Amino acid sequence: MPAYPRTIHFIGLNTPVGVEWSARNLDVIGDIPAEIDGAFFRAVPDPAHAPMFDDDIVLSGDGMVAKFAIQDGKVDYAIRFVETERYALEKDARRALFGRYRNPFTDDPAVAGRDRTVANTTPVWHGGRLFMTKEDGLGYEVDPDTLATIGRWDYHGAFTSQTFTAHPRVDPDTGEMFFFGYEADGLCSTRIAYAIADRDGNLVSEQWFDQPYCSTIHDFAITQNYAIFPIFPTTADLDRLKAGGEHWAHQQHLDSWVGIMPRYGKVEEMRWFKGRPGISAFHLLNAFEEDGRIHLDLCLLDTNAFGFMREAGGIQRDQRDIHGGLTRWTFDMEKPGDGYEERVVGPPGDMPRLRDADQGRPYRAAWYLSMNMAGGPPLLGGPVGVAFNALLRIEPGNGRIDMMGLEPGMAISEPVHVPSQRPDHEGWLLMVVDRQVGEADFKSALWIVDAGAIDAGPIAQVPMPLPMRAQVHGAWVSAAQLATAKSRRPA
Ligand code: V55
Ligand code: FE
Repeated sequence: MPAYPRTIHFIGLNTPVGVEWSARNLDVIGDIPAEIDGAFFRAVPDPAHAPMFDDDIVLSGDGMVAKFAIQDGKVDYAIRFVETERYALEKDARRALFGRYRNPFTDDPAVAGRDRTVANTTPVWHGGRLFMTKEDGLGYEVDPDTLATIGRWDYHGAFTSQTFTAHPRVDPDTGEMFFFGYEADGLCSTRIAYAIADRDGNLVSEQWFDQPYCSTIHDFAITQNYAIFPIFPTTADLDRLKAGGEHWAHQQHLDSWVGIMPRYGKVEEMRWFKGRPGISAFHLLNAFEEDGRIHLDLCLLDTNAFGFMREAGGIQRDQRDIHGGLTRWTFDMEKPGDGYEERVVGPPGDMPRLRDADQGRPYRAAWYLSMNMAGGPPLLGGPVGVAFNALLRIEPGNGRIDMMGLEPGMAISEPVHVPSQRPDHEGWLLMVVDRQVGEADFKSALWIVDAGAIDAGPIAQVPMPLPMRAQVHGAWVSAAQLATAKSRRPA
């Protein structure tokens, strides 16, 4: 059997696990509030087979869908592979058949033209269905009870894009989901499909437009009236792909752009704003309107966060030498021109989380991951190779920042937010925290933290009996939402 490469993508916290397992009534240290009633779904990349190429990366790992089911203070856990077409083909062959990250020209000819997405980025709940998504393909519907894969999701054929973002946005009042796919009609295409699904999960609109160049549009934002598409200069090139090279190369000297259109409008109404060259953000925290202006808060860096995308663009820079911060861009929609204002509102970090009810609206507080300077050298692992070791709560309006800093040898995955019914309570954050206990040994635990008092540390912890791999994104789905699951209803 071929061995996994001994690179950062396959050792330490990134050691492949690949075990589908479940456990009931995990030990709980402390008390989990009864209001926490529902499921924390996680997207976990985990390569089921040793890769065809030794320079393979975490982002290629087969998607696993994990679920912490929490009720009455009790916790059950389960994790299963998403049975994508790719996973099924490789499972039958008992080896990898798909080659390098998002490069089909490196695949075994036996799988030419087959679906190569790995559904490893974000669990998305909408219209009574759970999807596992990755931006290079369509989402896969998964049964929220059994975690069994139901199949690829294209809105009964109505959604014509070949791809679906891992970062759709749901309006808390209308329940509509706003989303897009880029490279929507094929590799390295500038075509983008922008779509809306109603609260029941029916596709109600799809329009296509072009971005200025083929960039990786990982996330976008909505306000109550607008849809906002950021374009950062990490570009794709078909000749490079055909030569077996990287899909993405960051271009430090190419301009960035922001496209803003009325969210219910026509793509022809898109207004393009020009930004600084070379900058990059993977995640946008939120956007909202105020007096004819739009504010967009994003986790901005002065270059691309992924080493392999920088290196493909000829940029040699250490991971710790990348600068940025939580940044607010302000667009005056009542003035002509392609400029906008920029100011830093918080320390560098990523994996921002917001209360669902604050989506697209003015908001008081949000949370994201960062580095604790007192936490020792960060653990190596996770998608970019260096794990976060601090959780921040920020009030961007007044600059207040609280921190839950971890001890040396610890790493934190992106939290989910669980709302409280009490108006004076900010709810809770649920997250997996890893601790190094030996050279290649790690212990993981689910932490429950009071969202309004993060510096107090966890109010409850659930130690996990088996190793866990780093998550990308998660989703909290309440028991009330789960009760509407379409997979449970007779057709
Ligand atoms: C990201 C994650 C991906 C990917 C591209 O967080 C970008 C950013 C887990 O897969 O393929
Ligand atoms: Fe993401």
